[in-house]
Amino acid sequence: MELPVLYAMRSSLYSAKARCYLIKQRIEYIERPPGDPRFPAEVVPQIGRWIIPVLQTADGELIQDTCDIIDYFDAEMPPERSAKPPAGLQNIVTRVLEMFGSEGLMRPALHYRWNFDGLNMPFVGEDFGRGLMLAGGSSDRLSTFDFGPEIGGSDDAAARAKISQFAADRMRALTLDFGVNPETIPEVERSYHEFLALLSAHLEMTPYLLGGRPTLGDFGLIAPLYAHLARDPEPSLIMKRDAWPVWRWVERMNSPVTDSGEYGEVPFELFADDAIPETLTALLAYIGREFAAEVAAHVGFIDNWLEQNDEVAKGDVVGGKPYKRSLGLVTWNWRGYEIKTNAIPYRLLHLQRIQQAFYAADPPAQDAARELLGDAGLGGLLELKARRRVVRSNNLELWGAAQQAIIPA
Ligand SMILES: N[C@@H](CCC(=O)N[C@@H](CS)C(=O)NCC(=O)O)C(=O)O
Repeated sequence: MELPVLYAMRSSLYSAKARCYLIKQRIEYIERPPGDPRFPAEVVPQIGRWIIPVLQTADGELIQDTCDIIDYFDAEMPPERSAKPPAGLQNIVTRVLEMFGSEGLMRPALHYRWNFDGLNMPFVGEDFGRGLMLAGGSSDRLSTFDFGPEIGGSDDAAARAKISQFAADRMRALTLDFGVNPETIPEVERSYHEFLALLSAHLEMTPYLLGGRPTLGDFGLIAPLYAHLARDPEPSLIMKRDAWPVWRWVERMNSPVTDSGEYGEVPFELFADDAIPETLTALLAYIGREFAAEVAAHVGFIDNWLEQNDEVAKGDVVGGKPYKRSLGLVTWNWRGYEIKTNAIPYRLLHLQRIQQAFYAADPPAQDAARELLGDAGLGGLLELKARRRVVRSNNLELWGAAQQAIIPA
């Protein structure tokens, strides 16, 4: 039997979400960087865009998207190992944390990677180069990007530096579109320190977000907290200095064993009675302050875009082209600053995931979720909807069925 292959990079944000799931679930796999010639030759043409991570299953099927990769393996997990808690409050909360981790920490992740060149760039540049061009790689078609430049030349190091620079320029340009600019930077830093303090306080008492084993929320949060915020040199120092429990959690998330000795004997179980501890409630309140307005603005913007573009039909690729993930810039108020950030229909999939967990819960758990998330300012996550669903098919995001919109007041 072939092993699954994860096409991923150490320096990539979403790669860690899939990789840590495989590691924690002790699924044997092979990791290949996208510089491997099989990625442009076999993977990109089938997936329809350059994107990582991509999982090639033991049967040769390709799966892009970290939610789908986790769902694929988790469907076979016994309940006591699953990353999804049983229907109820924890199952809703872990998806809120998954969404916030996957989409809500882009500002600190991008800031701490791209605005500290002196310490970061020697490392990040090397990482990009090594991941995008293998040692001894061919020099006549060095770019693994379908849309990238042809980079020729005979010197591997120079060619690697060029492809690394090309990729870095693309990513660096994103910082502005995610709301990091000279005016907001001090607040990005304050906000990140607030987050680290709250997550540290929670992890003082538990090795994983919901107890003795990781769930979807842990895998969502490891996305920004691994490559960018724990591994890049500058933010790595911040995390080690100011948030030791978070640093240890990052190590733990990358270990195939429970790795929670400092907590004593912790059973491999979630908190009893579907409980959410106060330290997690405090973290949810932070997520409310940081992210609720962004989600509401997204739903409003996307709904309005669908109203303006009523020729859009079920089955159309969102954004029109597989690689175009944003519908434009949405203006919203973040911590007192008016910022413009990418409006990304993909995020509606996360909302749908949260709402699905909400509908699956029994009425007392639904009441508890309404109260907990409502108090955190996150009640909108349980109900907001644009006038069309987003679905995934063939590893792309497509517009789904029309529905009754519920947009923010
Ligand atoms: N929703 C996707 C996001 C994947 C993603 O954005 N990957 C980044 C790297 S971390 C990427 O491939 N970017 C390439 C590009 O935008 O050109 C997932 O969860 O897998």
